[in-house]
Amino acid sequence: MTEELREHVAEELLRSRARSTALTDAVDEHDLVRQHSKLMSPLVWDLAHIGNQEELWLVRDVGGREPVRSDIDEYYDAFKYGRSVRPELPLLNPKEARQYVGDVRGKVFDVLEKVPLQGRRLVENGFAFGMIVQHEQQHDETMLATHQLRTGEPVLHAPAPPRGKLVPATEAFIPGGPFEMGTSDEPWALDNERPAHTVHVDAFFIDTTPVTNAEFAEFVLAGGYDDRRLWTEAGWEHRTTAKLVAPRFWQREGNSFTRTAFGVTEPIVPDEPVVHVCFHEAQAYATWVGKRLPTEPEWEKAARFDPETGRTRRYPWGDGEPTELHANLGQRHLRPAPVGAYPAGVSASGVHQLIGDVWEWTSSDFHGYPGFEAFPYREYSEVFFGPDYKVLRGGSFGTDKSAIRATFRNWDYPIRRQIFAGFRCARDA
Ligand code: AVJ
Ligand code: FE
Repeated sequence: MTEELREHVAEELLRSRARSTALTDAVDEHDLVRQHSKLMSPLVWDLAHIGNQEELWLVRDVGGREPVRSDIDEYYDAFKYGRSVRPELPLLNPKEARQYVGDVRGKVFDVLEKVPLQGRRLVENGFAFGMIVQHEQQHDETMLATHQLRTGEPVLHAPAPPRGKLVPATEAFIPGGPFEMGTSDEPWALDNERPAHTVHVDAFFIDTTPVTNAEFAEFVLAGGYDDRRLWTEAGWEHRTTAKLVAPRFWQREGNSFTRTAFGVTEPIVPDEPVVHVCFHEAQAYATWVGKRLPTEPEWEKAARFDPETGRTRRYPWGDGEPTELHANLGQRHLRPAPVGAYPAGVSASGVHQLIGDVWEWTSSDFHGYPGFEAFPYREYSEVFFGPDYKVLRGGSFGTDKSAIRATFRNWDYPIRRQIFAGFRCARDA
């Protein structure tokens, strides 16, 4: 491992910790320990869990060091106790949690300086460090969702995203044929993104932008939530028992809508991608406009395939890392950007905003690719494979650039709405 790589790891560790600190310093002790929703952990749990994962993998495993705390692992094991019961566990209090993550981090910087980083797959290219950076950033997005569910005065502030621009074509044509999906050489790609493999996709059209608030409001006003024909059986069942009438965090006043985000209520912004809809709402909308959701391979082909060369790119815009000109990532703006706001981020096929803004529901279940191998632990991905989860792609305004790639796969239950998820539509050619 070169000095340059060690320095990169150190910077990424500092960047993720700055975000965790900002998200937990923004509220008082009571808000840190209380449960803002049954769907979420107390913020202080996420913080200590971040430190505990870091200690398990980097201090104990990679570093071969003594535990920082050997008595708390079980309370921060996400599989042992579910989110709803975490407030009742004997958790570290905010002061102890801050001390703990700081102590762990101190040892990790020492490990990073001294450990020989070769000869073990876990440390090749700094993978274990990259996995822990991504883990912290993933929990920072989870903590942002907890902030969104919290009630009270606004505590998070961010500048507005760039303005929208006209996107002349509403759909892009993606030619049929094979393309290379997934990756075998992206150093910090997680196990479910591997290996690279050839997939055949029939020709299709995909929307050049995500579905906007204005478009989704039309669906609500046209009675889309009451039209049984638009919903699948599971979707209708859920819409009925959960009494869905509009996206989460929307309020209806006559024929117009407001939405509340991070403690601020305002009229919905027409050309912003809709967010906080579940898979079933996305599916019903797509049916209403005579389209469907893209499959996961379709989404990735629209994002990565260059029809001119037949080559698969790292990102929609090419092989270079995301910058502020390419995508709305990293909690820089606490909302999706209006459609057309990132012309520099467009894919070779002319599709906008695939990375950032809102996670996009696909119609695909979460499965391993052919040749999948769990690494370094089954509980990251493999235990979630099957028909219960739908795949989401692209990341949101709450996702950090280190935790998103055009190959990155997220998953959740089709009824979940607290995540920063929207969608775009597709259709057969
Ligand atoms: C990939 C976002 C579904 O938050 O459940 C965090 C990431 N895994 N800790 C999640 C994760 C373990 C995971 N998602
Ligand atoms: Fe975790």
